[in-house]
Amino acid sequence: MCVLFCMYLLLFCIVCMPVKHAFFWKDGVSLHEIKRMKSGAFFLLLLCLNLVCFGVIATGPPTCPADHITECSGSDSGEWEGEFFPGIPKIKYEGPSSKNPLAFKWYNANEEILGKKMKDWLRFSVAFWHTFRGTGADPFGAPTKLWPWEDGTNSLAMAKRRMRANFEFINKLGVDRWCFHDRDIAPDGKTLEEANANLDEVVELAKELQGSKIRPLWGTAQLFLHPRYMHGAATSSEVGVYAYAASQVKKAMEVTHYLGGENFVFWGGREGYQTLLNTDMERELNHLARFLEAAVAYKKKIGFNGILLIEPKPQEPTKHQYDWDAATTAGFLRKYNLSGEFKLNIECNHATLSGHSCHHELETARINGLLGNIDANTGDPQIGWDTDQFLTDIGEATMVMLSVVRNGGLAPGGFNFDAKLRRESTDVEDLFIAHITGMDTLARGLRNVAKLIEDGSLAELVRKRYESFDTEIGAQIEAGKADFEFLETKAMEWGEPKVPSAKQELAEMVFQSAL
Ligand SMILES: [Mn+2]
Repeated sequence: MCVLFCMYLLLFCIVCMPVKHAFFWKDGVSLHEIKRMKSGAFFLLLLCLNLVCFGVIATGPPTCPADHITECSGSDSGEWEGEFFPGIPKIKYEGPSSKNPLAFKWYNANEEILGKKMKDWLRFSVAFWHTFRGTGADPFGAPTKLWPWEDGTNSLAMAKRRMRANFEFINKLGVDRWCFHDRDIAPDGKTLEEANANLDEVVELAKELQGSKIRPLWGTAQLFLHPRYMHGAATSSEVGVYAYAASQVKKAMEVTHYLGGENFVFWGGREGYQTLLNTDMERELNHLARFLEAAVAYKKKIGFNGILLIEPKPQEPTKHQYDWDAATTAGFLRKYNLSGEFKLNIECNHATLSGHSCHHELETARINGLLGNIDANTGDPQIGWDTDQFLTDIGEATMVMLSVVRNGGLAPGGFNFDAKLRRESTDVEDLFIAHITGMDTLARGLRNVAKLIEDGSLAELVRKRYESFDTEIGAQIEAGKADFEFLETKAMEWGEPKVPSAKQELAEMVFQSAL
């Protein structure tokens, strides 16, 4: 706005120069009183006209600053005919020797690894909220990312323009999936009806921009930002909030279904407590189970065949979140007979916040038949909170891919990049570089797993470690046919057992050799 005003002022001066010259300076000091009054009035008239013109320009639709050469329509409908990422090409695979930051070195979408194309193992998805709503603000500082297409508003027009940027980004990155929260893609409303209408309008555009190839990996309802959710949504102490949250999930599920989404996620950011002194934990957990049951019923009613996913996280924003980790969530689902209806979305940074590794959480989900999706990110060992960084550790990525391969893949789930640029990374191209490196890291993890499987010595080490159970007695134990009396006779017969080495360092050596 300031720039616009300065430019306008400059233009005004240039236009006025000859006028001022003609009326004041040409005649110099010998100018008549009456002549001066006339010129003064003309000058004032010009000034008023200019102020009116400036007002019209300033309150008009925002111009398109991303690319001054290409054309924008200038309407307030959010239409944008230019490129959001000019100069950034479609990202291609160039192989490990490439030094091009805008190319894949390890992710080669159509290359077959372990009997499946890389893109089918990895099923990457762009998270709309981090990529297009992330501002770089933190509890100590203001936003740092001032993307050229943003006009500083949360208007419907801005939401639509952002959606166009999203799809240009996805197409250039070459992925087929995206994830969203209802309130991230469309502005909230003063009423539920208004919020739903806003959502419908943006979803209609998203449907058109998706084309025939791109689909949501999942959708979700944002039930943590608005002050009404301060005590939780499904676990709020206030029945009106429970109903509002249910309505929001109902609508979010409808639009996810409409867009062809493959899953729907529940992350209970505020489904927990700050102190048990004012909390009826049993009642809140019962409410949460009723809420999820109603979601299952509604999913079936509208014919949505997507998988419902719960995303565990131990704390933050609440002190204790009910979906603490994979094991806690598995126990909760079993208690309320919901295991068959839900799977888990494991986020690596949430895993470490709960005191586990990502690999532990993935294996816990997998062996319980609950591994549905991965929020691919990582935390920082020196920072205690959820930093949502892009995963760049090849060792960790290899362990993640070990679980994925053991699970036979994640479909209809996939890898959502629940990761954001660091606050200090402020170039538009950084959005691409971050995703490329995240995709390459997991692709490298997959290639490493293929090497480990081909080599076979890690699997052999594990097989040998348990081979005493590959015996008649071991089989009897595993089949539940060995009672304590029987085992006591065997123990007396065998005497002191010989306990072999666990070979941990050898396992680490083998693992390391594949990286
Ligand atoms: Mn996170």
